[in-house]
Amino acid sequence: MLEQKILNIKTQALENIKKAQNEKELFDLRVKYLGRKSGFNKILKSLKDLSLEEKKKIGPLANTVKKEIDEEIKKAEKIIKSKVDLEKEKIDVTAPGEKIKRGHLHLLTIVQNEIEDIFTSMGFEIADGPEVETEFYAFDALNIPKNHPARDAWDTFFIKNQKSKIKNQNLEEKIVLRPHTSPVQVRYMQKHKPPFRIIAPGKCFRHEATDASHEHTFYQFEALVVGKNINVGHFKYIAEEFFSKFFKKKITVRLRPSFFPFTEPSFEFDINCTVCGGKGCSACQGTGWSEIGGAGMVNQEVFVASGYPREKYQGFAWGFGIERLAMIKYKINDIRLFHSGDLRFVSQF
Ligand code: FA5
Repeated sequence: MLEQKILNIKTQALENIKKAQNEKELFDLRVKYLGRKSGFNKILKSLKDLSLEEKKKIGPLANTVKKEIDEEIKKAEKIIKSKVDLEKEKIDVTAPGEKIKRGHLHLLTIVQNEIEDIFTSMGFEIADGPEVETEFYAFDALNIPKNHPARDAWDTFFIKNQKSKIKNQNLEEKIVLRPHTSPVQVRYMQKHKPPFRIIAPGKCFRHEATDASHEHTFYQFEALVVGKNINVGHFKYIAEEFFSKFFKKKITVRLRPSFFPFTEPSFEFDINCTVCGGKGCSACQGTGWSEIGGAGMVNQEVFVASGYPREKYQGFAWGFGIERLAMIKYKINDIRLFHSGDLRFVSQF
């Protein structure tokens, strides 16, 4: 009778374990069949009232069935757990992907690339030169004599305790962070014969206080066109072509007399204001013009310092600020933003 009761509990328990759907249901079955208040526990408790004979028979049977139920519950738990893990690992291939943040070119690089593309399409080559220069290339070869007040126009950073030996002379010269890209003119001419047309974009450094339109580190791009019978008309035409392509609208340029030791005549170079078209607005302080850089016809002294015969060639050159152009094109009101590393600025372009 007791034996049959135990076997019935077993059958019922195994059936219910099979049907269980989750860990909670299995837990409840464990309580129901093996817990303190379970039928089994009652049987085990009543063993003490049985005869020795019955005790010997029912005792081991009850223990074996208890063990069997326990093992079945454990097995079922394992299966359900592995199903839950699989569920967690399931990949929904239809779910939208997570957006990956991608880096991109800095605005200055974008603008420099635009400038290079326009000039290469006009047959110009791109030239390069060192950012750390000797005094010879930064000043002397550009007809800026030592101790001449013109040198003060470029607030130069000098490299401390380092000098460069002058070739074939027992002399040394100072080393500077180049304050403009004009030294590239001389370096290029020493190695190439005219006719040629180049631009040389690059970093420049000046020891000056910064404000909304001045940085200690900024970019210029030099242009140099040398050949026979080159005149100011060529210069004006190329410049207008470039600016019209760069701003994607017709741009007029204006030349004002100026002075640079390496050009004669020299000009200050303006373009008509791209905001008001020349009528006068707050962007151009009412003048209708934006100042872009310096330019002029190459001084014959620079040709001579570069190894060309005097008066054999003519050429024009300019040095324009790249940040200044980017500021006009992208309506940026403070040059210091370019090198601030502020992602709110950088990621807008
Ligand atoms: C020069 O540097 C001459 N080398 C330009 C030149 C080249 C003249 C060839 C003739 C022939 P300037 O110092 O004016 O000139 O600088 C030219 C341009 O560089 C400026 O108009 C401006 O656009 C940019 N620039 C100069 N200083 C700074 C600065 N501190 N911060 C940002 N841009 C600057």
